[in-house]
Amino acid sequence: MDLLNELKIEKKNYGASTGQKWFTTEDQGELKIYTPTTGEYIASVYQASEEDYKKIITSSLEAYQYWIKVPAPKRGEIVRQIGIKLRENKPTLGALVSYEMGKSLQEGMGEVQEMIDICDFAVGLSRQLYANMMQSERPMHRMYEQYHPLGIVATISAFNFPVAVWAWNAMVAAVCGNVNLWKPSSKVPLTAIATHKIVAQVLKENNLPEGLFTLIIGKGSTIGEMLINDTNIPMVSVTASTHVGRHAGQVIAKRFGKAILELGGNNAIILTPDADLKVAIPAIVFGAVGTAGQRCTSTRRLIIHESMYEKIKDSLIKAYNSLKIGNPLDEKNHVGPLIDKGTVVVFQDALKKVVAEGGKILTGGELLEGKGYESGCYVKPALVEAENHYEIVQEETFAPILYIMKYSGSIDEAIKLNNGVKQGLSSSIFTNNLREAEAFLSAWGSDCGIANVNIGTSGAEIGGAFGGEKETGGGREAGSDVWKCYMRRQTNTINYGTTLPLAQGIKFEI
Ligand code: UN1
Repeated sequence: MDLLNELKIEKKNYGASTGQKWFTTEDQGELKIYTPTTGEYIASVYQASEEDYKKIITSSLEAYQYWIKVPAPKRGEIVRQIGIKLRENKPTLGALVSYEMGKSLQEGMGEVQEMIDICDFAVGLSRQLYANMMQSERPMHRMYEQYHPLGIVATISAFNFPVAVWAWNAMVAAVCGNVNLWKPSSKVPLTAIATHKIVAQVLKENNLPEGLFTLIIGKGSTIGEMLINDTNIPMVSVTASTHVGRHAGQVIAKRFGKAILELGGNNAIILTPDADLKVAIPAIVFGAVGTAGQRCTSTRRLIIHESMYEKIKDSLIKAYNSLKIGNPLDEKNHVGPLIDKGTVVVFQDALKKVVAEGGKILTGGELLEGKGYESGCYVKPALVEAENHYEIVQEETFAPILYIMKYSGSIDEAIKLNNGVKQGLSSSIFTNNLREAEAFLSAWGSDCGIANVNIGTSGAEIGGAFGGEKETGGGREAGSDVWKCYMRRQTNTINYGTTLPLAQGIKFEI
């Protein structure tokens, strides 16, 4: 396939690289990658060994000693060039994202665009990284703070965003003076290899040392555990399920490492009688079925005012029945496959559970079979009547299931339902009523990291801080002042006088 040639993906690929050197381990198991789009075999990846991991860490530590001495704007210049290379490779890399992961071509391209955007953001940041200057209480003293890099920043990324989330972390961390180790999901390693090779070209063209951007593809139980336990890695950014993230967070905290945790979401949209339905309906459907419901930000719950419940239910059933499901590389399709057959089982089990708890499937839920669906990963997105307190509704099922429910009283009741789950990533309200919108955004409103008005729960821009509260993990990535997470803060006080006045007026004479 031309796409694979252009992106330098071989039939068999190695799983670990220092940015210049690929290790040649072949005895740790071979990941065979099939596309969920057609079920065709794409290529394989040899998993890295513990020895490879150790060598990568050695090269990263060395590279860090070099990189911290490079002025931040010069580091930004490298990131600028990475952004240019990504622009050149957007059509192929975007297509590979779709082919390997199964999201629509539009979304595959959008993901590469997120990488380009964060590069641009990071370039600007490289001339900023501002800190405060404080007023000292002592004469002839100057007090200020500065931010220094941390060292190796590791990014553990998930299958659903094979490249964008890595870039949010790696590009911002890089301008801050860190080196980056990337452990991508073993479900989508080819996209990571392709991206790593694009970045490696820039490093080579600039004669940069190996170890600045490294890649390791390996088992969670060995390489993943080594990584989270490793005191050589002061910061690990983890995108994963709450289950995996809880373990990683505890291990990292135990060694006093820093962690950015971006875990499960259980995102709701509130639909009030003042909603503009022309705007709301497509946002709901895109939020729930886009990426086949496999975004952390996917819409999982819809909280509808009872006065319009039946009407909305009917429009959604109609909209769901008109969805085109099929190969995501064909742009007329709205919904692609799930990542694998295991996820189809998770989807079906969740539907069984919700029915057992008293829910009602309004449409969808079937596994699609026949021509075009040979991979066995295509399902019809499900629209389900349910109640917020059901056990299964309280969980994040990473598949296209939208639970719809009613609220009857004021907006406060809808907000209570929105907040009545363990997760706290994204949330939206559709209303043209200022009071309702502001109540939703107030301190007693949505408890999520993201709260939107007249916009769906997914599709955040890189300029904002991305992440959420409660079991979502509390981490923030991407824009705003998130760069501070990748740096250590230092308070500096300088005495340029000839005496030693102590703070708090303490007298000490010898
Ligand atoms: C994720 O699902 O892990 O806001 C990230 C969005 C995307 C990022 C999702 N920009 O939906």
